[in-house]
Amino acid sequence: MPYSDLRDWLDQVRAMGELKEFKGVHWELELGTICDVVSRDRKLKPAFLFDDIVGYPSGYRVLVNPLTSIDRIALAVNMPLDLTEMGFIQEWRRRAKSTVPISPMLVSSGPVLENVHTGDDIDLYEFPVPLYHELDGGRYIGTGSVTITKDPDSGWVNMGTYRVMVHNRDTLAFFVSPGKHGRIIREKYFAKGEPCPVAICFGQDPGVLVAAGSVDLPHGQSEYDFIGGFMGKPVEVIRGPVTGLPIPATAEIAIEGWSYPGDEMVEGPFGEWTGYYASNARPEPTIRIKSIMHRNNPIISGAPPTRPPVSGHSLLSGLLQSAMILDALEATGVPDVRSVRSHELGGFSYILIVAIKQRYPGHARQAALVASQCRAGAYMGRYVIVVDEDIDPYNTDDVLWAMSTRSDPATSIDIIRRCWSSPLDPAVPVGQKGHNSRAIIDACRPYEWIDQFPKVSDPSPELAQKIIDKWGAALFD
Ligand SMILES: Cc1cc2nc3c(=O)[nH]c(=O)nc-3n(C[C@H](O)[C@H](O)[C@H](O)COP(=O)(O)O)c2cc1C
Ligand SMILES: [Mn+2]
Repeated sequence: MPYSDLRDWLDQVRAMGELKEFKGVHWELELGTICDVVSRDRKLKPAFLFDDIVGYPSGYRVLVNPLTSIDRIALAVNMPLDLTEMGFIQEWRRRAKSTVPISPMLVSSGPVLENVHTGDDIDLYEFPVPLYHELDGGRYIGTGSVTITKDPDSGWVNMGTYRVMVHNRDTLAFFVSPGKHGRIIREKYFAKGEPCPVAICFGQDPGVLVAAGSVDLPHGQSEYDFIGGFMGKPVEVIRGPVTGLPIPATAEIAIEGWSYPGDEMVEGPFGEWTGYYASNARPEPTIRIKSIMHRNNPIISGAPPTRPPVSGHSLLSGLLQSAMILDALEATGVPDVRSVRSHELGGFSYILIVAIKQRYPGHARQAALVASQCRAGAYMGRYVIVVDEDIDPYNTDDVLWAMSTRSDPATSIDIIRRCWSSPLDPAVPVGQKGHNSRAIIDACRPYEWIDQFPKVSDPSPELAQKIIDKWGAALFD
């Protein structure tokens, strides 16, 4: 059912039985640890809503992990429920392909303007910002947030999700990885010696979060327009009173401010989706806040990363990354790709698995190279494993079996050096961050003698069915 805003969506999630609610929890480590401990061994990872947070007024809430189930993601973008991973990916691709972008609709007012603070009234500590992990360098208000910037040359409005740390009452840090649009835009202002205008919402419609955090559009295309088109309804925005940037009218909390060239403060470390405090404390640009707007009883939206497979946004990113890699393989003419998985144990980034029906010599390498280097697959990768069509990438046991029985390390593995990494990569020493390498593992039957390759010794489906029909329930007691 389409929803009208985050609160309406939360009511539907509650009715689905996927919301765990807690009262009286402390923002300092307690809240984050509850989410980690509860989620760690569960297949269905719930969303969490915290109210009556210690030291804060009732109603000032924190939502954690809104999008850690396929059904909740589907609900966020008006897609059908009960889809498998590949079902979701293919349905997403089908809809995204026919999406005609719709620009946001400017409205004169909205719930986000229920409270507006400027000047001395600006105080980020008004909100119960969590300290998620023990060694975090500060309280992170932005983990499931949406940062809005505008290209100074073309006027293109970009949205991205980048972690945001509180420095003090009116100053934030935002870490944007090199190569992300938000970073490129910020650097364009800095190169001119100008401040970069920034707006961030820390609680918003979940569809907007999907677009900002996980839809990797080409340079120059707005995530606002994409998600409006995808949902068939423009995002309603107000014009930010300070920067003029478009801000979702139903945002729970939004700030506006300026990031000045050279104005840096120490950010991090932060427990990241790799499962490590992988980026040390180091100077990053700040945002000097000029206005804070919020709804009555605002909800901070958090998606704190933790060690895989718990991480707060990995499922969403992995599904959409797989969809976009499939698009790239199709666009570059790699035939007969059956499925793609960005595996959760690699933080939905480090391990890509591509299943193909091999058609010609070199097909497997071609698929691997495109998957490893297209925009959606290139960032912070490490291993790309290509398997035959009888292997389901969503069955890890099968993938490891194929790798161990069909590949020959001396000839099946290639290394590509100096690829796109990030300061977050735990396996790259400080001072050398930026590049890392890729291993391509061709776990397909070797094409030259594919017809002579030993037959799989499984019972045939017909034989298995015959036995099941004969022995029935007794087999599965
Ligand atoms: C919950 C979540 C947190 C994220 N945190 C960061 C981050 O701290 N820094 C970053 O560069 N990217 C982060 N990302 C990834 C970017 O938001 C994502 O790649 C986005 O597509 C970038 O958009 P852009 O290229 O338009 O800037 C995060 C994504 C999600 C879903
Ligand atoms: Mn973008």
